[in-house]
Amino acid sequence: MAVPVPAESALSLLQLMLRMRRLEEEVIHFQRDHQGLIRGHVHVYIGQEAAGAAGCSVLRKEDRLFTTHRNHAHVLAKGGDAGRILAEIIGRADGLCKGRAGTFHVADPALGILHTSAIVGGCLPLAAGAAYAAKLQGSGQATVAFFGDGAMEEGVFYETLNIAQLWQLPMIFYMENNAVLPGERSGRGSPSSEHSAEALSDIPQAFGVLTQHVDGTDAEAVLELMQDLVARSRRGEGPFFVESRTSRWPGNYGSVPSLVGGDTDISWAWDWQSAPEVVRRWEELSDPIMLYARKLLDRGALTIDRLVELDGSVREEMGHAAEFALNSPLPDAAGALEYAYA
Ligand SMILES: Cc1ncc(C[n+]2csc(CCOP(=O)(O)OP(=O)(O)O)c2C)c(N)n1
Ligand SMILES: [Mg+2]
Repeated sequence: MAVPVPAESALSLLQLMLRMRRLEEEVIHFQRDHQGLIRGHVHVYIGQEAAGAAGCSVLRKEDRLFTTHRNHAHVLAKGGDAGRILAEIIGRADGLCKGRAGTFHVADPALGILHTSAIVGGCLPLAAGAAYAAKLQGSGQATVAFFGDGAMEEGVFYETLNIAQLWQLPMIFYMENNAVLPGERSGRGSPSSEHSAEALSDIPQAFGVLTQHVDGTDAEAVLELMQDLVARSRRGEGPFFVESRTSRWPGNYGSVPSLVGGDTDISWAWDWQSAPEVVRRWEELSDPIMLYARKLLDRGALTIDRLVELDGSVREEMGHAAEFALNSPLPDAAGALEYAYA
């Protein structure tokens, strides 16, 4: 059980999680309401916000972050500008990568986000490289790589884990297991139908890597764990492995994400029974934002009025960010080869 964080930090954490949720809802609006605006596939981070918000909020600007196809909200949590993230997702000139990266590779090296990649497992060796550099330079930078349970089926995961342990790299492997059923977020974890290991966390332990489990829907539990691991990484310790358990958001089952219960209604924090049936059980047991808001309301660290106001200002921010992105021009075709090298 995590120690409650001071009220002001708790509100900042909740606000960050809400910003992540509302950003991703704008992405789904783009996809749903403007045909062809997002070219190709898109994934969202809805349902995993506690992990990303708490995990990134303990990082400094110079610390390194690597992530996957569910990258948008991680980039926001590490300090990325919402308008420029959305502009990147739709390939516009004002995007963080000048429209060259699109949804799958949104990154911002100035914020320590050197690369993000939709190649499952693709960021792991790059993260190990960054951690190796930090070790050689004695820079005290922490490196965190977020990745999904699916990456543990990839050969590159094993090579990276092995090298990281052999070379004692100051790196955190943060594995987001989003295949967990509601109520199964503690204990040893259930076997994955896609993997021959009995529990995924047996694997890093077999390599001798210090391994922890955390309820990925519990923002304060993630915060407490990551504060410790990041501090140790800065002292040059590592590697560390975290299995963070969440239950898949119902809108993430189809081939494209869909707001199956509509946009998140903040009243579900105190009245989950009013949520549409398709998301009701998930809102009751598994939505990290609702769980945290409910906890803060129960603790007296938050009032309903304050929560509604907070959400209103976040929605306004993301509405402006979406407008900024939509008003940004496409990159100039004549510059298509800029920033490319061979
Ligand atoms: C190397 C590689 N193989 C296959 C894919 C296709 N693919 C995209 S997402 C995905 C599932 C990844 O599962 P997980 O890592 O658990 O992430 P989740 O989508 O559950 O967040 C797959 C197989 C890919 N992008 N890269
Ligand atoms: Mg997964």
